[in-house]
Amino acid sequence: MRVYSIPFSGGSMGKNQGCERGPEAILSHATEVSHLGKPLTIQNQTVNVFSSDFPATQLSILNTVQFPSVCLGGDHSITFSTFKAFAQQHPGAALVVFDAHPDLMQEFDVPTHENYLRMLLADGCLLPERLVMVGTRAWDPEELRFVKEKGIKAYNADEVKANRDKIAHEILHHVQEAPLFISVDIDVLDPSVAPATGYPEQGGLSSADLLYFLAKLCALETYKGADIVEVNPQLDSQGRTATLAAKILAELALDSPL
Ligand SMILES: [Mn+2]
Repeated sequence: MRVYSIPFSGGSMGKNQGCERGPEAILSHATEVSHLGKPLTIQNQTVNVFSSDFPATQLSILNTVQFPSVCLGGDHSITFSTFKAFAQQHPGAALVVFDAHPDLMQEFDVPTHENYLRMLLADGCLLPERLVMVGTRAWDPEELRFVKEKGIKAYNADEVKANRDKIAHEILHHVQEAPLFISVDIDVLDPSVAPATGYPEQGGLSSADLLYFLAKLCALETYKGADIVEVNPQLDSQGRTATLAAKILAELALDSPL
């Protein structure tokens, strides 16, 4: 499968410095995991990024990334560009985001890992009805108001724990027609299993729950792209979080001809 490394942490506002080294850490564990009994075969390409130049980095991602593929961040601001590239190649795309945080703070000048999702909606390449959020648990009142106003589907982590099968069924039904992009912020997981990230939030999904959702979504013919973000090797003393991220990468595996 085709994998793009996007070593950019400039959108983390200094709060997840080190996540630019996430791609190499995740890929270093990719030999330990398999998908459907087969080892992962990865063609990796690193996207040029410019640490404090957001527009140049966005343009570089837009001009480089081709789908089907999986992108490795970096902080969550990269999803502004990875999803936008995806939507340019697959109009009417749907986005399922696994993240503790809504990332819907009111627009600033540039996409950051606190507002990129709001900016994708403002951009128009993502429609509110094509967005599903899973595992949320750290809402700002403004973000809650916005989600209600737009009628965006969001499943909090505690709902996922209580009604996993029913929610998976609802999500599949909701996105089944549209080209599907999946964004995994590693902090959707509980810090007990994925501690190495800038904004850990207690009460997260188990790895089993996340892998269950990914298996269902990735079985859809419409699934064509994904990213994994916010893994910070500097906080990962035993490499546990990167190992789990490699397992997630295997679940997201796309067999794409080059
Ligand atoms: Mn997050």
